Amino acid sequence: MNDPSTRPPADKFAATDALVGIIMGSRNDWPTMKAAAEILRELQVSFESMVVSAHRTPQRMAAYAESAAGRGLKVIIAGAGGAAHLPGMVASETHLPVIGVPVQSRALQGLDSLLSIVQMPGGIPVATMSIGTSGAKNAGLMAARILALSDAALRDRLQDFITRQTNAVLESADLELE
Ligand code: RP5
Repeated sequence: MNDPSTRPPADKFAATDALVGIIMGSRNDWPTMKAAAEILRELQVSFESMVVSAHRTPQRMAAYAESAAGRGLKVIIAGAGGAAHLPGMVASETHLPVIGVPVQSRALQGLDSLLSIVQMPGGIPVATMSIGTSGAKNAGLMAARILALSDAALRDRLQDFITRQTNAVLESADLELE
């Protein structure tokens, strides 16, 4: 497959209204990564979500990363598990901020995913979140915080989310023995 003439055509990605691209290495990552989608939906941030695998669909990954900025995306959230090369490889093909989510793997509980994503060489940054659904939720929130720098209405919705979260904790802060 080294001869370009024998390669299948790379995927083409159409222009999009989405500001955030959520990609993941496998459909099996979706139960984790949908936490990013849910918080973005709550904050009324447009997103797209799809499987793009660094290892199983490398040309699709390159086409996605290369076309992302031109299609209108502002931030990419990339989740992967195990030998989690997707966030770093996407970051190497775009200037957009890439937020990496280590998906919890079966064999090593996601420590492999975390180390694969976080240990990037200098020059290619990936903002790495924590392992699993908390990391995916925070990836959505981080993308929203980036976009809120130039969107006052989103900034207000984010502040409202933070206030509601704080109040929910304060309302149930008192602990008593049964
Ligand atoms: C990675 O390999 C994916 O991100 C997934 O977390 C992991 C296992 O993929 P499956 O074999 O479950 O499709 O590329």
